[in-house]
Amino acid sequence: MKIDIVSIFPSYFDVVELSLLGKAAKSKLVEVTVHDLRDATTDVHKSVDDTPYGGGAGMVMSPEPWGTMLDGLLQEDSWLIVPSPAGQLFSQSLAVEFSAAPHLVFACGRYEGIDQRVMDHYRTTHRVLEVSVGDYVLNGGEVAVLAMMEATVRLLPGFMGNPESLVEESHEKGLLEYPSYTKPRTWRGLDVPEVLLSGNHDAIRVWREEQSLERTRQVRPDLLED
Ligand code: 6GU
Repeated sequence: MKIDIVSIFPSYFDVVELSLLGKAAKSKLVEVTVHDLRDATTDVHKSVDDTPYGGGAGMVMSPEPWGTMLDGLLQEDSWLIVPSPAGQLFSQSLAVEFSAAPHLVFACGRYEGIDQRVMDHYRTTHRVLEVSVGDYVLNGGEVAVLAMMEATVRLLPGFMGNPESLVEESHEKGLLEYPSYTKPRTWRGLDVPEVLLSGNHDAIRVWREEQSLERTRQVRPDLLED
């Protein structure tokens, strides 16, 4: 998979090399390239934003540098992902969809977002998704893109040492994961649940399913609605 990221703060993505993602990059599972939007500007000030039509606070990112940059990056089969607190919610199922795409282009906006015509224009030729990582506000899309990339790349075939741990984890089955324990059997007076020491694999599976369901009921009842 190839991933291109466009940002006015490219150094946000220096951490890609340190993380698990960096391992995927070294093993050629994924090729990540970061681009500075200011390289697509033509004025001496390298300006990327302007005041909003209609008034209001903040600045809006101008369409022209985005058009120049994205024309150079998008290929026929590319998906354009625009992080935005006004987008559809990112989810495990969207991560699964992203992991099957041949080429992702993440366009990180700052300020009050990118001129809407950029998304409307590329929607006529490409798959364009405006995506939020949760109901809270970040200063820009960079941290959201790091989260979405990590969720996506770890699903690529060959990334996980043990693909079974992908199946068992939170959200893969629409429920939160059951609690986990390791040695010692007793820690600060707290015992590991007896059933996990029983060796009875059916009983352990049933207990874990109950724990998953109960934890989801307590913490995320919204997940049980459908
Ligand atoms: Cl994708 N961007 C920004 N700026 N804020 C967010 C977000 C994205 N998702 C949640 N909040």
